[in-house]
Amino acid sequence: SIILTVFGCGSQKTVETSAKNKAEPADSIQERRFKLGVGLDEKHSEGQGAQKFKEIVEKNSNGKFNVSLYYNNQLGDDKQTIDNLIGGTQELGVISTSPLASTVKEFGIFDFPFVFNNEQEAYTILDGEVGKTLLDKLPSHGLIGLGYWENGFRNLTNSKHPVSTLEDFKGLKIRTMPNKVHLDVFSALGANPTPMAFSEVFTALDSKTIDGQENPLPTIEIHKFNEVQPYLSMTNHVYTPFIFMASKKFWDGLSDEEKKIIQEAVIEAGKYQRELNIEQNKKSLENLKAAGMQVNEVSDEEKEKIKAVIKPVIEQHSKEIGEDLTQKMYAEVEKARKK
Ligand code: 2Q2
Repeated sequence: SIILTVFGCGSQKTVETSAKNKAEPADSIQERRFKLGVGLDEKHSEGQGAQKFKEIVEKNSNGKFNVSLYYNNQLGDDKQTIDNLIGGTQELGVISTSPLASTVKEFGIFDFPFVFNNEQEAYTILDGEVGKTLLDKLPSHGLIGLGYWENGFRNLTNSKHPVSTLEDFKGLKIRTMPNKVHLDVFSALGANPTPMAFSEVFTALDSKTIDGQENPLPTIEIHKFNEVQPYLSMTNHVYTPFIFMASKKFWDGLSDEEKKIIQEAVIEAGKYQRELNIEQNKKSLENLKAAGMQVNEVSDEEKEKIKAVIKPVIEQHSKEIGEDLTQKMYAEVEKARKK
């Protein structure tokens, strides 16, 4: 067993902890270094949010915590990040929820198109019961879900032609995230979807291996997809959350006080990151137009046609994921709309 001598308020307490339970005394804060990996660039709100998180935890731990930041999937792509966290080789990571659906299928409800009309509706669901229900499913997989940040509403880019009607999707080779709902939706639209890790997308677009991809505007701008994608179609087809996770192996060794510092920093940095992402989203549209992208809207009439075609796909995935959770999400969105 480990003999821990804790000095505090002038009294000396010796706390004996058995080797099996490595938890620290509830109020202790130890010197700790941890790695935080994010998938996008430092300039993206995801990278800025990670910096804000680092500032907060290092301040609130009086410098005892030291966070090393890794941008642009340096520690691995989203699926690799999940494995790193489960294995305990990486302490913290922020990824899109979409690749997580292969580990916890219920996260697939956030890949259903056209669920949210705006960011506020997304926050109501993510920060409410549905979001919490999903976070509670993570520990049994060796993951701790600490909060949802914002990737955002996704739009389609491609190098062939503007996409303004259902017909225009036909035959387009579109990269999707490795996620069954995305693949099935783009197949139903008549496109030819290919799952691919984010870090491979630019090269695949540049070499014309694929015709297009879909992502929120800040990602399109900051990762320079406009340099190889002449057409931007404002489909706003799905809102993707980011999820901030910890390795359970790491988390279980922390004291209550240390957990509190990290959890509160995720929420505080998350508020900052969401606001920054909304700002970046507005600026990116102007910048992408100025950079020469040909931007088109998709009419409500065409969106209704798109929704009709993908309806069976959503019904199928709702069954697989669980009708009760899906219905609960739609009901909570309806309630939020009536407020
Ligand atoms: O299309 C994607 O993969 C992006 O939406 C994600 O932002 C990207 O994968 C990051 O999560 C990278 O970790």
